[in-house]
Amino acid sequence: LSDHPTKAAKEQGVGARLLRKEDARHLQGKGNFIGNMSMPNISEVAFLRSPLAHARIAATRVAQEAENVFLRDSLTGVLDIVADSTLPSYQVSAMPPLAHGKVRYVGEPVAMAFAPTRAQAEDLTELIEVDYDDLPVYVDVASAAAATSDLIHDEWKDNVFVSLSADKDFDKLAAQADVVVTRKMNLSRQCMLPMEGMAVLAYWDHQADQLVVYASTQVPHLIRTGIAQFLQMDQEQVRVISPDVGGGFGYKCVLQREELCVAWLAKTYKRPFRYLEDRREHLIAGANTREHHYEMTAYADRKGRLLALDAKITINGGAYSVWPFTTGLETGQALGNLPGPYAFQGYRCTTRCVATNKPAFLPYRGVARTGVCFAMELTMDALAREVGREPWEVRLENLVQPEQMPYVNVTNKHFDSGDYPASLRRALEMIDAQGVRERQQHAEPDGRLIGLGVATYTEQSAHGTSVFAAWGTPVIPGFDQAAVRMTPDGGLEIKVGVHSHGQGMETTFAQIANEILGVDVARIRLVHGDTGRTPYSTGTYASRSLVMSGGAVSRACKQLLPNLQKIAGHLMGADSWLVQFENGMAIAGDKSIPLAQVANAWYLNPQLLPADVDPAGLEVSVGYKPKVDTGSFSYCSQAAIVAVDPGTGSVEILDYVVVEDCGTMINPMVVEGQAIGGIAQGIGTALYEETPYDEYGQPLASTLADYVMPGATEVPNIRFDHFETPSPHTEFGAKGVGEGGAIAPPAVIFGAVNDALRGLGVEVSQTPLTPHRLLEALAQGREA
Ligand code: MCN
Ligand code: SMO
Repeated sequence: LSDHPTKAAKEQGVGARLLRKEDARHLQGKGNFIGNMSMPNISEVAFLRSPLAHARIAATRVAQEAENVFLRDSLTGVLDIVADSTLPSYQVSAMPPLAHGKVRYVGEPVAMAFAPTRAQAEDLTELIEVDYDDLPVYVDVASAAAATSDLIHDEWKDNVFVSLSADKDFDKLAAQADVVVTRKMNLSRQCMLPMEGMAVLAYWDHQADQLVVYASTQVPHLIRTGIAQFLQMDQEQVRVISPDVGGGFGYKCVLQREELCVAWLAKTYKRPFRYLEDRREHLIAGANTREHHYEMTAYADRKGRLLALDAKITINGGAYSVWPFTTGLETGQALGNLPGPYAFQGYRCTTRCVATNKPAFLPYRGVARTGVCFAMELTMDALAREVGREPWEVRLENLVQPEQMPYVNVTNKHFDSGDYPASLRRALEMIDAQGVRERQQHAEPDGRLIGLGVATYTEQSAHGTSVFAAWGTPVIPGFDQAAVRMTPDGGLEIKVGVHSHGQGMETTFAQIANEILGVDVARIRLVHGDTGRTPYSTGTYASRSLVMSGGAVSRACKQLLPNLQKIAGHLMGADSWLVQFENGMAIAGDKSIPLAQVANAWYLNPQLLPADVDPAGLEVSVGYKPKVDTGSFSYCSQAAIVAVDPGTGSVEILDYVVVEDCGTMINPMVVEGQAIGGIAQGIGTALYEETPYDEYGQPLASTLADYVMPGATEVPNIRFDHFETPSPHTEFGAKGVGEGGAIAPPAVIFGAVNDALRGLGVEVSQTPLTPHRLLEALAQGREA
């Protein structure tokens, strides 16, 4: 029962590569998604959405025959969704459940209708006429930030949500530099596209006298808080259940106005209503993310050792701040995480999030770290070029060294443990960097150009209370709870408030319990994502579930031990301190009895119990908080080889390696699956995915024919190595890993493409690198 068991110490415990329990139901099509629920007398909901990006609503007319049609004014008792922040520069945006007075992006819901079928509900929305008076449209951050009239939010002083800045020893250290390198990088706006879009079904439970909301969400307790707050109800009057969720990725960690509207219908009519976002709605109005702009200047010595960094970051925040995270999250995280895994000491950075006439910006897997890694790593590549060294040599010069751990960096990030340079060296070895350099000496037979890219990043996970508070979001705590109960037959029920929607927690949390209590993983049931049945938790995001909630499961299981040992010892006639649990058995020396017999004594044969047994029995609920509040830092080096076709502009990824360290792995297979999924998404960001807008703010990719995602043929076979440096602060020494994969691919792939194009004097730095963009860059390079 040590805190740091060795790998595969137990067949099913911590470190075992167990197949995921939850996969069987999904592979057999037996998942329980909101889209396939049925309920008697259910009505389907549709929204009328704005055709314009910025306009005043001059008049609305509802045809006389239109029933069950709603505008903002008809939603009595509903407050606007207001996501407040404690950041001093923050301007608050009120997001009405349905647009009111004006519309701020194409696709904004203006009216709502319900009917027995979705098609009928959509027909009803056609009976609403809206007159709009055009306003100037702000698509890009420059025009939005420059505007002084016709602002997106009338009461604001300018179109800037929030701006933050940092300056640490910048002037002093920059002045010592021999080399100065300046670059600009841009990440385009994109979507998230979980397989299942937004989905919500709400009804009134007359027996419990409660509003029950099924939501496809990562954060059921937060959604309950939001719904109760904005519908002005008591929290205990609302129960939120998150059933199977077809992917979250950040899109589902916020309260959506459609969710609030459907909840209001159920509260008002006391019967079931459902809304399912369709793909077009999702692409136009849903999950917008990633649009970052960087101006970077690095100051270094002749070897490429970074002395200081100057950065200006602008984020296109769209029209509204989402509840509860606000635009402060992305802005604050960009400012604090830009320095990445490097040890330089001079830093000056300003970060602004600008409001535009696009849908609200949402957190997406990796959050700001994908952008800052892209900017930082391309700066490293440029610096390496400037000083005439290999890109990895310059990185090795700058990475925090293992003997410096624990290390506090220039933005006060507390790196807990690890060997960053070793992970990069291992990645270079795996990808055979020297071999690539030799290969590059000779022309490829097909005329393509070969390039090698590398990136190292940290993944701050399981952020504590103070970290979220610094981003202006005080509602997020750095702790979590779990309840554990042994069943009368020796199985186990674990209840957690987080939600597993692909992360495999039904398996990994069972592995934690197995490690401590020896219960067969097949006999452990995880109850999650239901405010009516689980302890409170703000939910699953920020790679926090394993460290926080898994930590709580570990503590709860440990707290169950003394009573289990006492009862088992008593039944076996052995000292309780001798009793251990393995493979479903209680063992003391050469004596053993099944756990089921111990549980049976507690529940069904109390006359067999020792007199001093704790009446809390085989059931505990505990809270858990890591030893520090600053988060645990996973880190990772990724490297790739690409082949660039200068004739067609296509980029093929020939090899991709990952050397990651998330501390002790609970299940290495799940860790690899998490990384692969993230990398697939990162490849999308790098090469394919984009939500373009025209000058009128009209979205130009509203179907999957226009919005290109990577498929199986675009995602290469990814090769892994793992380091396991335990965190000193967490149960089992585990650190979070869920977002990491998505952080580095744009940096790695652009680094590789730029390496391939080196001889042509061309550098690319705008995602996604479509063939069109690449050919354009090549043409410009030839002109220059
Ligand atoms: N794990 C492990 N050993 C470690 C770390 C993690 O075995 N040292 C396992 C955990 O037990 C868990 C999984 O890996 O089963 C992810 O754990 P964690 O890093 O704690 O991340 P969360 O569970 O909090 O998941 C959130 C994270 C985020 S923020 C996004 S975004 C994302 C991601 O997870 N969205 C996902 N991965 C996703 N995967 C799927 N399939 N679908 C999403 O929507
Ligand atoms: S974007 Mo993940 O839900 O933190």
